[in-house]
Amino acid sequence: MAQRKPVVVVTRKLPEVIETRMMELFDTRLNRDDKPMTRAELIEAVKHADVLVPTVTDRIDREVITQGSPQFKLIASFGTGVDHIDLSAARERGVTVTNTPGVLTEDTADMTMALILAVVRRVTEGEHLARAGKWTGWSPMAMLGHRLWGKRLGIIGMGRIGTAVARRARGFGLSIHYHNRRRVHAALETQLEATYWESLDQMLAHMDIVSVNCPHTPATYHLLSARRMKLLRTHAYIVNTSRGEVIDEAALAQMLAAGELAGAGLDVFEHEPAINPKLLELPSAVVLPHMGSATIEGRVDMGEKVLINIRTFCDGHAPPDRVLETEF
Ligand code: 8YV
Repeated sequence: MAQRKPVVVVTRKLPEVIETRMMELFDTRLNRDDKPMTRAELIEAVKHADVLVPTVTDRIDREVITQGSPQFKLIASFGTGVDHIDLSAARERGVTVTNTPGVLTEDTADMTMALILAVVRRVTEGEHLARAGKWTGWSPMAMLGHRLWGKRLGIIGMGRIGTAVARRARGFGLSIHYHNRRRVHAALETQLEATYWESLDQMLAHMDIVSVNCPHTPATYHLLSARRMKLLRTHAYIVNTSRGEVIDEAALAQMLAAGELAGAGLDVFEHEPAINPKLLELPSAVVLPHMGSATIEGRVDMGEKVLINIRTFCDGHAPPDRVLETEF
C-alpha cells in the first residue's frame, strides 16, 4: 500500500477510545450518528476506501465487494461471525477478511448462562408479573420452573464459546454433552467430563437443554430444522446466542406454541431486527436484542483487534485474525 494513510471507513459508532486511535492512525471516516449505512452507501464506501470496518448489520455480499476499487484490499470486520461477508467473493477479488475472535467468548458464554437460567427458572416471566403489579403473594405452586442441577446440556458447536459455556454450566451441576464437526482434544473432554455425540439427532433426543454455539455457515443453516427439533423431548429447552439462521425460527415458534418444547432463550434471530411475532407472545420464550457480546470491555477489545488487524495488514504483514474461507 502507498505511503499515504489508508482510507478506513467504519460503518457504525464504536467506543470513543477506538475511534480516537483510528483517527490518529488512519485516514478514517467515522459514522458518528451510528445510522446503519444503506446498500448504496456501502458500495460508495468500497469505491473509495482501502479498508472497510463493517459489523454484523452490514451485508457485504458479492455485489458490494466486486464494486470495490482496486485499492480496496481489507475488510476488517468488527465481530467474530463472518456470515454477513461473502468470503469467496472477497478471496476472488484479493480482498483480505479479518474478524475479532476470542475477545467476546466469556461475555457471550455469560449471556448463554443468563438465558439458560432465565428460561428454565422463568426469570423474565416472574419479573414481568412483579412489575405488572399482578403478584398476589407467595404460593407453593406459583412460578415453578425446573431444577438445573443434574440436567443434561447439549452444546452444538464446541469451539471457544461452546467450551466457555461448558465450563460455566458444570458449576451449575449440568452434565456436558456436545456435537461438533470434530471431536475436541481428549484432555478437554476429560476436564469437562463431556460426552461427544457424533450424531446430532441422537444427542438431541437425550438432552434437557440445547445450546447453539456454532457459527452460521451454509452447512449449519437450519441445522435445528423442524424435523430435528421434533427429536427433542417436550420438556427440553433451546438457547441460542450464535446466529438465528441456525434454527428454523418459524418452526420453533410453532412448536413452543403447541407445547412441544418447554421454552427457548434467544439472543439472535433469523431476520434481525425482526422477531417472529409468535415468539413475542409466548411466555416460554425469552428474547433479547442480540446483546451476547455487549459489554464495554468487549467492545473495546474488539476495536483493539480491528486496529491491530488493519495496522499489520497495512504494514505488509499477515493480520493475526485473517479469516480463511476453509474455516467456515
Ligand atoms: C457482535 C456477534 O457484537 O461477533 C459476533 O459474531 O454476533 C456479536 O456479538 C457483532 O457481530 C458485531 O458485529
